[in-house]
This record gives sequence, structure tokens and C-alpha cells, in this order.
Amino acid sequence: MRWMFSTNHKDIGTMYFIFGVWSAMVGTSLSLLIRTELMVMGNLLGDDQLFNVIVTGHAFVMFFLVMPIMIGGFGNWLVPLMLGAPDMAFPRLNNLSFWLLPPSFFLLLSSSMVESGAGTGWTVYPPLSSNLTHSGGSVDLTIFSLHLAGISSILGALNFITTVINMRTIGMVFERVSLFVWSVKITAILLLLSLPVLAGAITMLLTDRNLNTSFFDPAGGGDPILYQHLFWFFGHPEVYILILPGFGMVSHIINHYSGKKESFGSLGMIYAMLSIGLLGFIVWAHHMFTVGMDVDTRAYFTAATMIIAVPTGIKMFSWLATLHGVKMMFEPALLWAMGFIFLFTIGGMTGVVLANSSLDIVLHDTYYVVAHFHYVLSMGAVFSILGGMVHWFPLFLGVSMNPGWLKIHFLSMFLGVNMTFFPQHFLGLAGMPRRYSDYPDVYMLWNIISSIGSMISLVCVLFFVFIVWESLISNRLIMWGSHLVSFLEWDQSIPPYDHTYSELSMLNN
Ligand code: HAS
Ligand code: CU
Repeated sequence: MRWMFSTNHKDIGTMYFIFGVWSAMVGTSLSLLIRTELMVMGNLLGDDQLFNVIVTGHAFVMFFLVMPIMIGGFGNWLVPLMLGAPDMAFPRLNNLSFWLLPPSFFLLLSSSMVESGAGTGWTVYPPLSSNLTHSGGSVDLTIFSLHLAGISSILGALNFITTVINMRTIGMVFERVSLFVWSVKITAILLLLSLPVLAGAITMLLTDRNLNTSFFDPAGGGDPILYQHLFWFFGHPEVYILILPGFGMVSHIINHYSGKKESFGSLGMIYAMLSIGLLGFIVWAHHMFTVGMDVDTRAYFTAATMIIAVPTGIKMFSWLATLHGVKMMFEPALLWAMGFIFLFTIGGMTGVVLANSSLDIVLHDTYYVVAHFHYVLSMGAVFSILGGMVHWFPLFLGVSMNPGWLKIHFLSMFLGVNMTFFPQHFLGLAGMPRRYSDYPDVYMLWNIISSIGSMISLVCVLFFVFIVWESLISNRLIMWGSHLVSFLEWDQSIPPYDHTYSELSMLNN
């Protein structure tokens, strides 16, 4: 059991990967329960509270997929290597950050097993989450789960920030720090600044529920809208926390397979990520346009939100410019990166639609919002994770996956997720609300198509598990063209093995 106490960044990264993949299986199962309920007319589960518990659980569990894999897994493995550092700045703290997650996950799962579960949605808004409407221990267990996960993330964030500042190899000025490391550093700053606000909000909710305070209860002079402001001051930066490390990975993948020495506009990419991070803190009320804000406030939040499309657009066009003029070989990781660019842009543009406060009053809490955030998450975050896994798999495990199967996996997943989420735009525009277990007959067709899409994606997940398994038992070494190479030779982004373009093309011949 000594591996449990390892302070080595690679061991800890591997533990995060195993934890994240496990969460992925739980979260996917919950999503299929949702889609099965919505595929049939009338009730399948026969219990609307249970349906909402499943929806809430699905959202939370997926956080335990994205953050542990992106920051915990890829971050731990790659940040020290890319900095030329021997390990993270605080190796024992690193181990503690990881081990806070299993108990947190346990509390989350427990919350759905006692009383009637937390059917509050991931936003946990009072008064629905108060002790009259959610009596019993479920919401309290959820709050404790978030406390632990929050401590884990704050400690991890401190570790990454310190590592990037203090542990760079000699001569590595900030401008030369690679884009993935920058993305993790900015993500860590967002975590450090936003999580304490969430912690405050849920702790106030906890005392409202159990100690008779009334922060969010008008009967005692409180205000439920205060909760929404606190929550979204955390919640909006959180959505960029979920995507920024993905941006970093996509940069590396595109740079690598383009064969160019440097990404187009890498300094611009750094400033774009910094602006996205900064702007992310001043747009939170675009989630609250329907609470009855005055028109000036709505105008401000609409305008501020739309500005984020500018740095994001800079990133999109810089990636395209890096790919410009390249003889495409369509390697599996590059396919994921290009799929990311296309589908994230669709999700981003529906975000710009929702940012219009007048439109959002109609679209808020409909499936249009669900379509928006699954395009940026299921296709943005998940595509970048899969691209990163496919790209760095040989570094992590020393063997390579079957590239032909990986391409089939990409194409079928591309079909599955689009079939699942594109119809949800139509459902939203037609007025179908989120978080209901049943719907009028007019919404049936697109719901059935969406559910069939989710089953295609499930088959793809199982196929990927098979591809990984096959690579492990076949023990295939890493190939570059027709040559066997070691990974450090292969990946130019890891110093001090700074390979030039000509050396790489020699490997190709
Ligand atoms: Fe979002 C709700 C607006 C990015 C995740 N978002 C959510 C929720 C989640 C989420 C999880 O303003 C639901 C939360 C809940 O449970 O209630 N979002 C935006 C905007 C952006 C954006 C403007 N979201 C993200 C990312 C996420 C994420 C990234 C996670 C990974 N989102 C909203 C709004 C709501 C919302 C409203 C509330 C809706 C409601 O009613 O509840 C931007 O960051 C996107 C920028 C990216 C692009 C694409 C690339 C840019 C290019 C440049 C040219 C494009 C231009 C735009 C000039 C824009 C290529 C032209 C516009 C056209 C339509 C043609
Ligand atoms: Cu937002």
C-alpha cells in the first residue's frame, strides 16, 4: 500500500487519472439514466425527486471527472516535466490534495442514499435547498462534500501556483513557459480566488439549515438572491476552470502535429487566457437575468459577457493559423483538437446568444442552456481530455494505442455527442424546460433522437476502454513514422530535450 503515500508527481497524477476515470463511469451511468427517462413518454423512474437527484448527481460527479483529470492528472504529470522541475513545490501537500477527494466523493454519493437525496441541481439554490423543502441530511452531506473538494482544490491551486513561480528551470522566463503550464497556472489562480466565495455561500446555507440563521431567508431579514450572487461569483469562473487546461492541451496538440517550431502568437495566447480569467470574474450575473435586475445592470452584464468572445476568438484563430499550410496527417490527437475547435465554437456562440439579457429571459432554464453548456463541456472539455490522453498516453504508460481504432472512436464519438446535444437546441427554442422528468408529446421526436445519440456515445466510451486495454496487453512501443523513439525525443515541449523542427522531420524520413 506504499503507493498510497507517494509524494511523486507522476504517481499522484496517475492516482488522479484512475479516480477521474472512475468518476467518468459513474457520471456517464447517471447521464444514461436521465436520457432513458426522457426517451419514454410518461414516467420511467416514477419519481420526480429521484430524477432531480440523478440530474444533480450527474453534474457534480462530472466535476469529479474533469478537474481531477485535467488539473490533477495532466497537471501533475506534465507541469513539473515542462518546467524542468524535479517535482511539485509541496509534494506531501500534493498527496493530501488527492486523498481529500475520495472522502468528498463518498459524501456526495451518500447524500443520494439518505432520505430522498439532494434534488437541488448543482447550483443548490435556496429556498429549494433549505430545510423546509429539503429536510433530512442529504443537502448537508452535499455541502460537506463540497467543503472537502474545495479544500482539495485550494491546496492543489497553491501548489501549482508556487511550482510555476519557483520551480522553473534556469533561464525559463515566463514568456517561455509552455502554454499548458500557463493554462494550469491561470486555472489555479481562478480556483484560489473563487472557491472561498463558494465555501462562504454553502456554509451560510448550512447554518441557515441547521443553526437557525437566516442569511437567505426573507422571514429573518435575509435574501435568497444573495445566495445566487455568491454562487455565481464562484460558478462562472468555475466554468473557465473546467476549460482552460483543455485550451492548454489543445495548444500543445496542434503545435506538435503541425510540426512548426512554435504556436502562432503564443504570447497572444497567454494574454488571451489571462483576459478570459480576469473577465470571468465580472460577468457572473448573466446566470441571473430573470431575478428582476434593473435594466442598467442587465446591460452591463450582457456587454461584459460578450467581451469574452474576443480573447476566445483570438485563441480559435491562432490555433487555425498554427494549422495553416500544414500537410495534414489527421493523427487521432489532432482529430480531437480540431473537433474541439469546431464544437467549442458552436457552444461559445450559443453562449453569446444567451448573454443577451432580453433573449435569456425566454431561454433561461430551457434545454437551449443545456445544449450550450454541453457543447462547451461534453465536446469542449471532454474532447480536449481525450485528445490529451491520446497524445500523451505513450509518455504515461510507455505503450501506444491502435491509431486506426482511435480514428473510428473519434468519428463515432463525434456522431454520438452531436446527435445527443444538437437537437437540444431545438427543444430549448421550442420552450422545453430543464430539470423535468416528463414533457408534452411535441417534444418527443428530438428527445428520442437525443437519447439514441447518448447510447452511441456510451458504446464509444466502452470502445475506448477496449482500446486502452488492448494497448496494455499488446505492449506496443511508440512509433514515429516507421521509427521506434523514446517519448522524450518525441515530445518537443518537454525541456531540456528541445528538439528543433529539422530534427523532428529527420525522425519522419
Ligand atoms: Fe456558458 C450558462 C454565456 C462559455 C458553461 N455556461 C452556462 C452553464 C454552464 C456553462 C455549465 O450569458 C449553465 C449553468 C447552469 O447550470 O445554469 N458561456 C457564455 C458565454 C461564453 C460561455 C458568452 N460556458 C462557457 C464555457 C463553459 C460554459 C467555456 C464551460 C466550459 N453561459 C452563458 C450564459 C449562460 C451560460 C449567458 C446562462 C444561461 C441561462 O439562462 O442560464 C463565452 O466564453 C464563449 C466564448 C466563445 C466563443 C466562440 C469562439 C469565438 C470566436 C470569435 C468570433 C465570435 C463572435 C460571436 C464574435 C464566442 C470564433 C458572434 C456571435 C454569433 C451568435 C454569430
Ligand atoms: Cu457564466
